[in-house]
Amino acid sequence: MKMNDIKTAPFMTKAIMLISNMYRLGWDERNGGNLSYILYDQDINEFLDTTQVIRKIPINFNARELRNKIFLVTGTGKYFKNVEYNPEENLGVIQISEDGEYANLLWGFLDGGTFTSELPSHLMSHIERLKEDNHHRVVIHTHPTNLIAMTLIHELDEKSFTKTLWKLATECIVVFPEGVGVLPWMLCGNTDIGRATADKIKGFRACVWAAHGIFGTGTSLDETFGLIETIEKAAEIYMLCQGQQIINSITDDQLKAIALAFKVKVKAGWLL
Ligand code: 2HA
Ligand code: ZN
Repeated sequence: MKMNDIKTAPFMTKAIMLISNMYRLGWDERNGGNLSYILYDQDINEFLDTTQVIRKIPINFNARELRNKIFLVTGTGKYFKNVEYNPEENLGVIQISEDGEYANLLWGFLDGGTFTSELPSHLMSHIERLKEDNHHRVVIHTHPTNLIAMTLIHELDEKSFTKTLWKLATECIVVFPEGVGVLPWMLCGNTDIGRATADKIKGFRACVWAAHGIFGTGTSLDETFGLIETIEKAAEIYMLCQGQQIINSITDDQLKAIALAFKVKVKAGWLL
């Protein structure tokens, strides 16, 4: 059957636009950042024959819970900067094998490359988010500048970190009423940080990695990007206020009023 060019598929053009935006925001220097996006049959039907496996790539942990799921993923060592010019080399479409041990490459990674080094963290996070929400689809890891700066000077207790963010800008408690998870510095690219991140992601859709960046999750590319963008914006305000005394931050009572007006369920016990 003649397939349409997958590079014209709506999921692909949206993902490429998002990756380029993140690069231009200065969040994804060099090969920083990675993305994985669960594709549904209707996204790929016209574009991909899923019986044609190009290569079988070992995952190095068992992802059986995601068997047969298909993902758009960024490649290891690839630069976000280059994705829009050469998607077929910098991106891949993989399907998790029946036994959960392999990623079957269906498209992309044209130069013999493979998926992001953070794939274990992504897949473990997908598994946990899918338990919470069966519409979950996206994991984005990126290096937002102000957020990294904030992790260097703010205590890393996640209640304290979240409340600082909430009190800086009204949108925050509406966009992430459950708060943000925070991990202390850990070595990246392995299953330990993957497990620790996935454990945080059970309760939060976003997890900050100190001195590194953030993992954000969501049901769509826009929603996930919007979550990270809102957190980064508050971190930027925090950094802009350094060296000056903040005298008008949002109070706990005002946060409660916002939560009530916008009907969001705030993390229990975090507001006085
Ligand atoms: O993909 O961001 O954490 C490169 C990274 C590793
Ligand atoms: Zn990173």
